[in-house]
Amino acid sequence: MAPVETIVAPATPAGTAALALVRIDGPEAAGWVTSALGRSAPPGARRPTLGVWRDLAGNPLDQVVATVWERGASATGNAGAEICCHGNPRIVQALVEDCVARGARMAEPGEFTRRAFLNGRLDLTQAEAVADLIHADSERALEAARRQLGGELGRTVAGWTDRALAVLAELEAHIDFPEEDLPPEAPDGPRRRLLGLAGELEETAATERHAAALRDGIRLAVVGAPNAGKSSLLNALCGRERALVSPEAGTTRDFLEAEVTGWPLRVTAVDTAGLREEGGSLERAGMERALDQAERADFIICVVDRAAPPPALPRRLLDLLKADRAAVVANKSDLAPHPALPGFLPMLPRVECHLLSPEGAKAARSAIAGLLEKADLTPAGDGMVVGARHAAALRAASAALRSAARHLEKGGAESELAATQVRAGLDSLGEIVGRVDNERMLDKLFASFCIGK
Ligand SMILES: Nc1nc2c(ncn2[C@@H]2O[C@H](COP(=O)(O)OP(=O)(O)OP(=O)(O)O)[C@@H](O)[C@H]2O)c(=O)[nH]1
Ligand SMILES: [Mg+2]
Repeated sequence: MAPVETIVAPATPAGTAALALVRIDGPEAAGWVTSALGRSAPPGARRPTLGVWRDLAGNPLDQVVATVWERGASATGNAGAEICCHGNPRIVQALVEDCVARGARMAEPGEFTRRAFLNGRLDLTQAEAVADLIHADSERALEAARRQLGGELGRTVAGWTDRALAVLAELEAHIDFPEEDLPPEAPDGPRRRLLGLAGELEETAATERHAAALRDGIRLAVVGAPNAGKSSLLNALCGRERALVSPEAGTTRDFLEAEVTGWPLRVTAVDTAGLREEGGSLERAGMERALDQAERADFIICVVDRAAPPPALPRRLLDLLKADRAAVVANKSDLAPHPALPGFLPMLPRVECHLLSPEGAKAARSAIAGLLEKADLTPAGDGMVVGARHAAALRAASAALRSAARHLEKGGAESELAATQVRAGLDSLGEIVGRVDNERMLDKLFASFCIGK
């Protein structure tokens, strides 16, 4: 094995802060800390040590707290050190440069995590979760990343692998000793077990549809006729007077985005111009934008004034209003309902609300949260969500297992072919956790990390 190079990188973002952290990974770390702090012996492992870091020329760079990690005990599994200094980017820069002068190489993006993976400290799904954890910007995304980092996906894959291996063992026993009696469940048992497993893999692969909502959040377009209460709803959702509200029809001309606060998922609500038949060129341009926003959205809320005759909405919008991605908010429940209202978009879920009152606004907010939960846009609280790389491997594995099952159905001499397909399925499962020897795939995966991770 090639000797481990000692690498260095700041682990905290460039900028001013109380503290910053410089990470060193590799066998030279302890020696550099010892000499930079002017000590006669290395500080005890895993014991924070206060001292003044002097560069090679003897200039004091900062008072730091250095922690040395022995091999096998650090996050990467290598010997290393963490230098906690004052959070001035010049200090960080000087410390890093001094380490380079001592012989360190600047770390590549994701190189620390890659080392942890190569040393078997993390499987590949956990290494990916490190990046997800750092970038998670909602409670749900954080929870999903925490669970993946905890090894949930890796353990699930291990369970599937064991089950496929058990079938493979049976097939191989049968290939080697065809005259032996098969267990009582045979010959159909292995085939059914493979199909069951393939079904589970496909189901899990399908959770990929939620990955984008976790990563990027959900866009909610608020559309409807002028004066229905769209801007009132936006304000209710974001908890402040973000949009102008007035009795004048056509108040909102352009679209306007606001983050919905306090929800477990990141949700961006978009208020839009009222849609109606007439209108000058400016208003028409606003309506065009409203329709664009409806197209871009993950979920559409059509606000309607329940006291007014149901509005005539453009065909382009009506085509987008599907029961699983749109709902009607019938506003102004303080007013008598128009008799034709029940016939307006009857296929969509509907909530009645009174946005003029603060309690009504609060109720509308939670009703919409409920609609989003039901809409299958987001993972259920305890559902596992896989990323695109995992989903592709799961689908490849399930295709191989299904093909194995087809060979078994034909019986006899095809057991050998079935076994080959089960092995292919196992290889695909192995790719998920990283039992692969594919440098290029690893390069691509870790390149998306930030430096210092
Ligand atoms: N009676 C009653 N009036 C409401 C209610 N909610 C909103 N309004 C009023 O309806 C009017 C229009 O509200 P907006 O939120 O500006 O409506 P909009 O759909 O954004 O209108 P445009 O931007 O013009 O398309 C305002 O005068 C609001 O005060 C409600 O629950 N009951
Ligand atoms: Mg408005």
